[in-house]
Amino acid sequence: MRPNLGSVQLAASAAWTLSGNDIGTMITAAPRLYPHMWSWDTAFISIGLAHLNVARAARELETLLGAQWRDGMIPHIVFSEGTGYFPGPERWGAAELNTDAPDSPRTSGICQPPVHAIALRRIVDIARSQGERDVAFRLLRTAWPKLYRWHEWLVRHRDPLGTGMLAIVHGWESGMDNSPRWDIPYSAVVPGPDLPAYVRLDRGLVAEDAERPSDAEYDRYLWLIEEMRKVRYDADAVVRTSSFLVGDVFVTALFALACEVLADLGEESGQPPWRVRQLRGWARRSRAAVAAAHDPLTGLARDRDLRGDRWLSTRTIAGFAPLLCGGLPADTEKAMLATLTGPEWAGHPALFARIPPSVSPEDTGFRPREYWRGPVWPVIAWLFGWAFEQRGWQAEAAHLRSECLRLAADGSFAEYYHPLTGEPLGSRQQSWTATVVLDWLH
Ligand code: 2M8
Repeated sequence: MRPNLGSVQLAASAAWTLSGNDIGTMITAAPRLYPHMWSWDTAFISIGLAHLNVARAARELETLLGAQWRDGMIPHIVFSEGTGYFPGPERWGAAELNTDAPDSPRTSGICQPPVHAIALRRIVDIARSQGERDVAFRLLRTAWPKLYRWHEWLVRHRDPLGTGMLAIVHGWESGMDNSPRWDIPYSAVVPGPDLPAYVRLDRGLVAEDAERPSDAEYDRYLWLIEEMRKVRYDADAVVRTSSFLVGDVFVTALFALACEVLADLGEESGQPPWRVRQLRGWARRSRAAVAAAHDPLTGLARDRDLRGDRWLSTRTIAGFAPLLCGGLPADTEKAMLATLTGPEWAGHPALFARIPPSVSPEDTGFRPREYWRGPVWPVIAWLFGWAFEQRGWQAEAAHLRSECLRLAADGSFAEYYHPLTGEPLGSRQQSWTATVVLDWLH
């Protein structure tokens, strides 16, 4: 039978999970599958930590920001001394090839979704509510300028059309690695004969191979790294040469949201008004780009394949991106929210819990055990819930929260769950699942 922990036990167990993943220098994303620090995982991890110890939360975020590249990029992985993950720092060779990358700690050469300002907002609020004003003040002073530079980097290097739609150069940058969103653009990524041999280390750390991407998918992931190595991770050359270049509507919506959040924090903490204005301008432009990606046929927002010069209408959870940042006409937005909660998505009658899965069970591409091709990801639900609260949709946010807590009550803190049975999948004791549960419980 599925365990069903009460909230006190669940909170204790989440805290225990985080301390188990604490290796002294960082909290790893998961014990065995992910023995390093991932950029957006750490943003979420620091939110959960703040409920336990705000100073520790601040330190975690600062550790990530300490690995920021000199040009402003926050790398997608900050490597620990731990081994057991591929591709590791040697395969990336970022510090060897690019003088903007730090020598220590070692990092990867790409980035991940910009959710860090949201984490800063949460930690600052939690710190203030606990009377830890000094921690909030110090963290804002150190983190704000770094996050501003990170956002500036994205605008400078990842808005190739100047429309506000941010581009990614690898599916890993989306955080939704093998989502069907990327099937078309990945079909144009053809690994060359000079792809160096490699051994995957992720297989065997999950119950079934199908819970992870296929070998053909991995070849493409690794080939893109080879392409980037050839141009020494030069940010603009990567955008010019990568055979994968996609305007990511979900990343763009998160960016619009995060720019507003960072602007608010900047106003509160006396940052230069021109920078605050600039952030609001970036938010406006990216919000407009997200709204312009809305497809009246599917009712969802689309990604844009910038290499193939076409819209990507694959229907996934990312299509609801406009609900995160706003910008659609009121009736269009209302219809989108109704779709999200309706029978094709969170309201599907066969679901274990009423949480939108990564792909609709109605879709022919729905694979309920396959990573980003169908399972439910609590962390994505948290993002929608948080955005809904900001937007004043309290009932929808509360509903997501209670359904997610029901799903997570088994105490596995799985990386993702089977949407129809609630079975835990992928890694167990995944830090970001534990941490969003902690946040929901407070
Ligand atoms: C997954 O991605 C990594 C590569 O970055 C992997 O599969 O090896 C994704 O779910 C990503 O969103 C997440 O940040 C990372 C660590 O949890 O794992």
